[in-house]
Formats: sequence, structure tokens, C-alpha cells
Amino acid sequence: MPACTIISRCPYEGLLSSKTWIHSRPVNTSHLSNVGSLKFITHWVAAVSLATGIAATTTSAPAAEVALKQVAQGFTAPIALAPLTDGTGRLLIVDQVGTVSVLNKDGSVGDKLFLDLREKLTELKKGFDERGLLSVVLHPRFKDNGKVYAAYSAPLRAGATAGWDHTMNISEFKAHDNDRASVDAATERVLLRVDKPYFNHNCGRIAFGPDGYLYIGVGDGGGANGMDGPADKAAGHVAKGNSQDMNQLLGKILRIDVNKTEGDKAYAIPSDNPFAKGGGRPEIFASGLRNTWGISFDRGGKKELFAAEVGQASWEEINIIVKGANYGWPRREGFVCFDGKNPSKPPADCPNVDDDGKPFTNPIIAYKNFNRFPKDPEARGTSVTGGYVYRGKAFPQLQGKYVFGDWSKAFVKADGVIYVASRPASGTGVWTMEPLALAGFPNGQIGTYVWAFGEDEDGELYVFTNTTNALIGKNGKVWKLTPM
Ligand SMILES: [Ca+2]
Repeated sequence: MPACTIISRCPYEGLLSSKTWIHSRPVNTSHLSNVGSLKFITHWVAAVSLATGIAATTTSAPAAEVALKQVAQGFTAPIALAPLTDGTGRLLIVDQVGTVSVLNKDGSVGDKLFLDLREKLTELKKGFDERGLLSVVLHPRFKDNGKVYAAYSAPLRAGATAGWDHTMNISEFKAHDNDRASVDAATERVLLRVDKPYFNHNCGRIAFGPDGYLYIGVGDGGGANGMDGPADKAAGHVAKGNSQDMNQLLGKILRIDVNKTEGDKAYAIPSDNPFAKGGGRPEIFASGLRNTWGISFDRGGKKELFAAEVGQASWEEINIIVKGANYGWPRREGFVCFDGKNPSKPPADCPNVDDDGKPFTNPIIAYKNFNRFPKDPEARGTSVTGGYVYRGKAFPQLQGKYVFGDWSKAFVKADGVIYVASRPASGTGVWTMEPLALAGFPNGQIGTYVWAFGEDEDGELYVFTNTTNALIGKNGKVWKLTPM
């Protein structure tokens, strides 16, 4: 799920009417469905860089071949995977329309849903929509306690600002004690509610960190440019940009302790959160973010938190999220300045510190977006899709590299790309990126929208695709990066 650059095409900005999106056409991808197993050939034959950035081994072995094997189909918009950590090797597949299915080890999808939240969602559009069920993760001790966490778009709660769009719920559920492969939705305990002024920029990507805390990506409120447009009815942004306002949760990554409660909260604040003792909302872990579509912890190396940051219309970013850091939106985008009132003409100069005097943190990757750079050979896509640092066993040549994607080269055409990024030899600073070359599909282009990535218990990676940009149909598929 996309987003946001996409929003450069939203009605807010008047470039396309909402009707245009709703009727955006599915494209012919029969060439994919007939293949069954797409073959990737990786390009690395030489140095394998570990997360430390140290060149570890050199080999003259032939290029490793990687297949992208279809493991499940029939979804509308698959956007997340969670291993069902009950010892059975089953995988949970999250569909944005509100369902969670069980993928058995033999490749069959169970008839019974793991979780069904369709009745709890705000009404979704039949066209392009960034709302819905956005993430499901299991408690690190799920096998013992059966606890499950979800982020989803609920109807606007009572008491929210009139005219706003919906409320994002972060909720805990419990799986049945006698059947860990099913959850009773009635066990819901809402931990946190975040009201959203617009339908877009929701993030809603959640992950447990190696510290056992729950990390939550919250978008900047939506609309476009980090501000309200002239035609917007409801004031959804503060003047400095929600992402720069430490007294609200929009435009941040949050960190909470779901194992305790504190005061009137249904969770506790980790004592070393940046504002745990004041100065801002205590849930905030990092700020200055727009729409982090994909957050994941590296299970190796320094266990860093990677976040794909969907940009406006010029730059797409990957960030390593550090406690207390401010990533600049909407003052900066990529490595350059940003001005929401004149988004296509970034100022040559702007402060490189936030209102507290803290220097903004640069991304590790920023690539050009076709919307602003349609003919630039350096343009790589329109909306970054976050992935994972590869730590599996199947592909030694991918060890420590960040595998991710771009949703599509164009909004109305299914033309996503899978990329891989490598840490610089110095260990820090700007990473390099290149397409994962695919036999028959040059330059990593797989002819579908790349909605999301997933990782199983072995550290092997999955790609979620769809042939349409809308929440319709059943063409959503799950692919696994598999050796030939
Ligand atoms: Ca940034």
C-alpha cells in the first residue's frame, strides 16, 4: 500500500479526481500468473558486506539464482505476514480489507480466518484507499499468552474533532487457549486511539523491538505537503507541521510497553523514551516522519530499526530510526529542503535543526520520484515500500542487505520494482541501492504493484503484490524469495 506520493495525485491537489482513482484499471498480468515461479538472478559475485560494513568474504562462485515463488493467492490487498509462533510453521497473512488468514505449511489457506476485523473498520473505498487493517503482530511470548496486536482504521471516535476522517486503533486481542490459530475479536482491548484528519498517510505499521516494546508508525495526518490545502474543510495540520509538534502523536514513531499499565493508560511508557519525563508526548520515540510504510527491525547486526518513508512527490526515503531523532518532515525531504506552499521548488537553504535546536537526521537512502522527475534517469519509483534486512539462510549474498521495493513507477499502471540496498563500507552514511534483476523482467520490474514485504521465523522474505491499486478483486498474491 502505497501512499502518499500518491497523494500528489489526490483530489486535495486537484491533479486527478477521486473518480479517476476509483476507476483506475487493473492491468493485464497474465504473464505473471502463468509463470508461477518468477526467477530472480542476483548480481553479486564478489564481496559480501556484513551489517558491520566490513567486507567479509570474496568468492568467484557464479551468480546465485533466486526464484520468486508464489505461495498464496486470492487476497485483495495482502500487506503483512506474521509467523504463527506456535511451532506449526504456519503463517498469518493480513489483508488490508480486514481479514487475517492462516497459510498452512502445505501451501493451503485455511477456510477459517485467524481474525476478522471487517465489522470494526471504517467504511473503505472500493478504489484506492490507505485505510483498513494495517498491521498484525504477535506478542513475543504469544505461544504462552496468546496475545495479538493490530493497527486498523476505525470509524471516527466520539469526541474527536468534527470533520476528521477516522481513528486509528492500536488494539490487543487474545487467541483461543485451545486453538492458537483463531482469535475472538470480542477480546479486544484498545491500547491507543489516534484521530486522523484525512484518509491517507496512516502508516499503522507496528513491530515489537528486541527490547520487547511495541513500536508504532503514525502518519502525519494526511492530505498533502504536511499542511492543509485551501479546499480542506477541517484543520488537520498545525502550522509547523504535525510531525514537528511534539505535543501530538501524528508524524511519529511511538514506543510503548504493552505488558504494563500506567495511570489512565492501557500501556506503560518505557522510562527512557525521549519525553518520558516531559517536553512532549511520552509515547514518542522519533519524530519528523510523514508516512513510514514499512518498519522492521534487523534481527542481526545492531538490531537497528529500518523505516521506509513515503515522500510527497520528489523523494522517497529509507531511514534508520534512532531514539529521539527528528527526520525533518515537513521542513526537509530526502537530503534537501521542503516548502509545503511550493512543493515542487525546494528552497536552496533551510535550517538543519528543529525547534529544539536538534539537528535533523538524514535518511540512508533518498531516491527520485517519477512524479517530479518524470524523465530523470535517476528516478526509481513513486512510493517506497519498506522491507527487511535479509538474515535468512537461503541467500548468503544478501546477508545484511536491505531488501525493499517501490510500489509502482506510475499510479495507474502496475509497475513495481524490487530493490536491494547495501551498507557503505564505512558502516554509516548513505547506502547504495540497485534493482534485484529478474530473468525475463529486467531491472527488478515484476509487473505488479509491490504492496509490502514479510519475513518468516527463518528470516526468509516474502513479497506481497496486487494487480490493481484499489481495494477490489482477489488478485493479491504472496511470493517467497526461494532458491532455484
Ligand atoms: Ca526525512
